[in-house]
Amino acid sequence: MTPDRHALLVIDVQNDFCPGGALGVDGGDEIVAGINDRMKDAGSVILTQDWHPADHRSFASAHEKAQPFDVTEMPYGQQVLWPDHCVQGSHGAEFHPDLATDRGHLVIRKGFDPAIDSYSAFFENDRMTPTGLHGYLQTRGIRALTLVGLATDFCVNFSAVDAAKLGYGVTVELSLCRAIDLDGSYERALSDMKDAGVTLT
Ligand code: VGL
Ligand code: ZN
Repeated sequence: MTPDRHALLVIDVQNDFCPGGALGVDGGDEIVAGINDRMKDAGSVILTQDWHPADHRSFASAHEKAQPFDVTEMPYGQQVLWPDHCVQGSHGAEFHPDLATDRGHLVIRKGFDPAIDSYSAFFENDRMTPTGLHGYLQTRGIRALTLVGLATDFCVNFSAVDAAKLGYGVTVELSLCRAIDLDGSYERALSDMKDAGVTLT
């Protein structure tokens, strides 16, 4: 039997999620060298890029009297309101300058619909609108995924749980991820991923 074809999924290693960025994650830049190493022995490398229009509804600035990190109701459910980040074409939306993006086979952008946030690399936060990644992986015969990147408790978590639900074998390499950790979101993410059958290393 041929082994399941494997891809490394590198989530949102962008300037705005690194220290000094608009939504900087502690230690976000420390994982770049290790991710570059992991790319060398991955069968396939896929990068995701958070890619918001300037008036995106996940930004606190798009709501009256809202502060960053408030939680609001959107038509699709609860939504954390973020500082403006990863605005299309901005420096903050670019990949970290040391990330070996040349090794990537596919870049998947998400969060470009102004009305819907998209944490997962597979579905937007309405949990229905696909990004197209599942179709890409299916047509390439990829069945196993290793996830690394930012942030553990949001985009890595949602992507890993969706991938497991879609039937992929999923591993999250925690040493190559860093978390935002908003009100216990990191511990919740770990238990959500374990419950979904994700292997955490
Ligand atoms: C992310 C919050 C907002 C992430 C993206 O990449 O984890 N978090 N947009
Ligand atoms: Zn975002």
